[in-house]
Amino acid sequence: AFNGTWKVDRNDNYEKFMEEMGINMVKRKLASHDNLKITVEQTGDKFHLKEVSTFRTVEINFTLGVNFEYSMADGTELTGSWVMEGDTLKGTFTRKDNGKLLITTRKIIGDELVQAYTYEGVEAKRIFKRG
Ligand code: MYR
Repeated sequence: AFNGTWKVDRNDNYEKFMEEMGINMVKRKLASHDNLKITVEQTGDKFHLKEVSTFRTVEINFTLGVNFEYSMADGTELTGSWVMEGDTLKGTFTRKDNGKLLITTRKIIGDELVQAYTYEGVEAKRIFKRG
């Protein structure tokens, strides 16, 4: 269901979330218009993702339930894993610099992919359309 290419369409509370994450205003402005595009290829419990934005192009491989490392576009490093809960992908990641948790989910709602983020009680969403 997640397979395919997804282009960000809109954000909900994303700037507030980035502020909580400690991202400065200039970077927040750029990041809210990053034209993020994610291509997902799932084979069983293995995922191959291609992330393309105005910041960078990166390829990410992970297996459900297996820890991996991920560097955010600003260089902040996370470690954690994704699991499937029903039809929802749930990611639990820890920031390496401060040990704080970042919880994220991806689910398909209608014809959109909704990614939700929670950090220190602040929630945000990015909503993607097939592209
Ligand atoms: C992936 O599946 O895309 C790789 C792992 C993603 C981990 C969570 C990413 C959170 C990025 C949040 C960016 C917020 C900027 C402050």
